[in-house]
Amino acid sequence: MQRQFLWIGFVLVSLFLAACGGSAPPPTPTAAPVAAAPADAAAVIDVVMHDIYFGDAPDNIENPPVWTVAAGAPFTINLENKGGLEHNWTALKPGVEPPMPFLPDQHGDLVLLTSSTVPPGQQLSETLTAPTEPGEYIVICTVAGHYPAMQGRLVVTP
Ligand SMILES: [Cu+2]
Repeated sequence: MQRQFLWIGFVLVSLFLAACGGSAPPPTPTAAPVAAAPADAAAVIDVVMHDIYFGDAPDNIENPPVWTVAAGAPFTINLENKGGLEHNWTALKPGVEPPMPFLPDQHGDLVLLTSSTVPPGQQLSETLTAPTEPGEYIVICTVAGHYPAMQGRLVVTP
């Protein structure tokens, strides 16, 4: 009989301790979610150049490669020329229908933003500033005769 009381007392004390003594520290407040930058607007874009197309396949006309940057922000462009000709990466002003052939000497006023021309087999990186107006811009290589085979799109996100 006495052992039963001891046992009940033990259970009651255990329950009391579990309820009161086992108090966990208050939950730490979680940080408020931070507004994320647009998922695919990059501060760095990689551009591979071949004779005569951007990217991995000579299908720029049907399937132009797309690079995405944030409006008005500086971005790094890494250019890698894997071809035997010189190439560049040039975004044209909005609404421009690129003439064929595109002749840099005659059509320079259509250019919005351009990289340096990369000699065959070389790489370079430079910093450009994205257009301030969101939208889609046609990108071409302005070396005479490379457009329309060599083209892409620059998407500028707000
Ligand atoms: Cu080119």
